[in-house]
Amino acid sequence: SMDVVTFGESMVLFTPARMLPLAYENQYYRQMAGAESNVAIGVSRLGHSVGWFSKLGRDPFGEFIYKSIQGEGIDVSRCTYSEEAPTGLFFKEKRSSGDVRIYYYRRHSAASMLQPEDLDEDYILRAKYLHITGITPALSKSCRETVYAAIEIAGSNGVTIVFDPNLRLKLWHEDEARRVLSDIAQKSHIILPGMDEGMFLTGEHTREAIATKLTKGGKTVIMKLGKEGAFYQNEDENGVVPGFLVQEVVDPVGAGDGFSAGILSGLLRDEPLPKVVRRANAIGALVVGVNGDSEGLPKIEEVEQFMSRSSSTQD
Ligand code: KDG
Repeated sequence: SMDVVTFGESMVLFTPARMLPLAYENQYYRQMAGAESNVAIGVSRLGHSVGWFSKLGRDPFGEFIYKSIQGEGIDVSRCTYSEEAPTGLFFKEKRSSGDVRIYYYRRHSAASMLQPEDLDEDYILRAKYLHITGITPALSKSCRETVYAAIEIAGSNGVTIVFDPNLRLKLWHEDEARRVLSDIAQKSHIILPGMDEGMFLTGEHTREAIATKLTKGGKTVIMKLGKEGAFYQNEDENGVVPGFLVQEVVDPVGAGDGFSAGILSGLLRDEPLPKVVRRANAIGALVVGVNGDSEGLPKIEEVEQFMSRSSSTQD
């Protein structure tokens, strides 16, 4: 059985070789991305067992994704295939360091065909944690049903559900996003929003007010505050854990996924919340310094070394 199970669309990512508007770029290098596989890679590098699955296209890009994720030591045995639909793609555009935009080519992708019948119930109910993001329910009706089915399996079998809202307004209308993401948050145990997502979901504007709404029913909220770090709250405790100083933000995409991986790892180690959050902050800081979503995800020794050497943004 797995420490963590997660699922969702991974895509081939084309990154321009230079800092040019995409309309003028003619050289790209190929990477791989997807919020859930980023988290899986992070969790695996931190030393835990993790399973990730999606529905892949029967095409060379599906093969590339499968092999890349498998090569990280992640269990990919529950992946399924679509015979017709292609593996999704996206492009990054870098206008300046820190200003990274993304363009999706994922409508009607293989992963958007994911359906509840693709779930292996036993696989999910034996996991310690089920990780879900708000990207999957935005992809299609059947993807949304799959998320709900997975939550149902996990929730009725004592599997802790960790939810990252990962709001993507390019993928759906904001009213629908608010309704569905709030509903999923309510069915989860641990919620990992950014401050903007917390405001979006609750209509509140302060950390405490957002967290108080989201923690209703005995949940834990850990809210990302960018370079300031993160705010955590549950029934027993709350507080801010300062972030780490970053020399240069090369590519901010993927930091939240690294943060999620850090949270899962700390929880699996049974550590107190402030310690869990501190490591998650450190991983977020490490990821933004590296080009690519997952390339900067550290091994456990690397993150421990980084924390002992670095100063936090409060020092
Ligand atoms: O969290 C990083 C993701 O946004 C990126 O990997 C692409 O999965 C992606 C998405 O759907 O935006």
